[in-house]
Amino acid sequence: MQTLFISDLHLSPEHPELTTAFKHFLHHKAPHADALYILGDLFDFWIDDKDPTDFAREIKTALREVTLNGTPCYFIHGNRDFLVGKRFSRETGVTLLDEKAVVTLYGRRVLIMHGDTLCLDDVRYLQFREKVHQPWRQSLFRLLPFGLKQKIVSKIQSNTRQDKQNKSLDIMDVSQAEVERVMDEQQVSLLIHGHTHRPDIHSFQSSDSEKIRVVLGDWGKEISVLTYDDQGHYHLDHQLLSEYSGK
Ligand code: LP5
Ligand code: MN
Repeated sequence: MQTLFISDLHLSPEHPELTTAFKHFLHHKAPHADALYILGDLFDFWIDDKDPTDFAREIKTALREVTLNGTPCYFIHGNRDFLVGKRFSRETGVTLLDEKAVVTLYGRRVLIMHGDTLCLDDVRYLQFREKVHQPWRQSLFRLLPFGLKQKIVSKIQSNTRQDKQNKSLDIMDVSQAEVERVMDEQQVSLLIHGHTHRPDIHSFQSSDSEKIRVVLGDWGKEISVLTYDDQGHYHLDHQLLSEYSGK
């Protein structure tokens, strides 16, 4: 009995080896789990649920198989796939969760998030996030033809990439005060998130009790998976991508 957590796969048509690894994971690992949680940035960028490409269809089909075979699958938006919507959910059977969700894992309350909103020092990112999350902007964007949306996204991506190069690594990590604040607010002693690509398990004391923050790793050269079992044990595993899927 175990539950799996992954995030930051950054799947794209440009990296078919990642798609192969993800499908391998869905085929071989997910069916034995009680549930699969995807904590954002599954995609390098998700433009639209109506994405007509073979890539989008391939991922949707693979997820659909997992949910049809009886493994519940949950998704929290990341900063790169915040446009995943209801249609994606209908087509895959994946349940979309709020940006902060408390789930009960074998009796323990656990807070799960993507992690971007914990990075309070990254003010320019948070301002940018607020803009692209505005419903009126998203509604307007949805009306555009797919090809135009692709062009707009790649233009904005090149601007944000440049901006990111001028940031120090410090400001792109979580703010410890914010971590403690949300954990207190949600009354949890365990937080699981991704986004920072700094896989680790942090233990700390706050509000007179022991707290744990698990950071999932991204999938690039390695694949990273957190397994949480019914005894309350958990481990963060990583494996070289080249050794993972039988390509
Ligand atoms: O993902 P990662 O780790 O590389 O970097 C993130 C932050 N970057 C982003 C940008 C996304 O990767 C790409 C977004 C494309 C958006 C297309 C939107 C299409 C319209 C949608 C509907 C309205 O999330 C990065 C963080 C980093 O994590 C660590 O936390 O630092 O943040 C940035 O780099 C953002 C810049 O700091 C902000 C630059 C603003 C310049 C762009 C102006 C365009 C405004 C358009 C508004 C609609
Ligand atoms: Mn992210």
